[in-house]
Amino acid sequence: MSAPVVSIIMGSQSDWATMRHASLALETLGVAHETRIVSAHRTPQRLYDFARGAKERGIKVIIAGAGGAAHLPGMTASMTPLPVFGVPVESKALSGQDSLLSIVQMPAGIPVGTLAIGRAGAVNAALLAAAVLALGDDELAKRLDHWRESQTNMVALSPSDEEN
Ligand code: RP5
Repeated sequence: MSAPVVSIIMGSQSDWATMRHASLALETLGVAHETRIVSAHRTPQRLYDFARGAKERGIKVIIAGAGGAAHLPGMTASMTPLPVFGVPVESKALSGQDSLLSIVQMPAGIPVGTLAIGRAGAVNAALLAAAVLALGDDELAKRLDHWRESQTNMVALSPSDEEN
């Protein structure tokens, strides 16, 4: 496996059920990536070391998932020039609305590209990361086109009684 170009980080083991969908999508597209637990409040030094070192290690895009008072994506973005995509993880108390607002409402100056709450956001973060990388990688661009084509082909013309 080649060196990772995307890093998927998450605030807790409990975020993996959501963030694994980003990993699966990148795997399908053949994008080398790593997965790490990095908590902004439980492991602040790990966060600092990760964010400061990511670019030098060859990472090109960071996907950061967190729930609740979700400061991981914003804190990460503040310490690296790399693009950061934030995935709001669905929280128990507020169904992820807290996560969404924490991540999306970055004050001007430090951007975090914010995706939808939960699995959809995790998958789309991976697709966005792949699209960014595809700008400089024709083979990946072809794989991404193919992925989208397959998705289109899977949509039936009429609905059936069978459950999805
Ligand atoms: C955040 O707190 C994590 O991103 C997670 O979504 C949430 C709950 O974490 P756990 O208490 O399950 O470890 O830091």
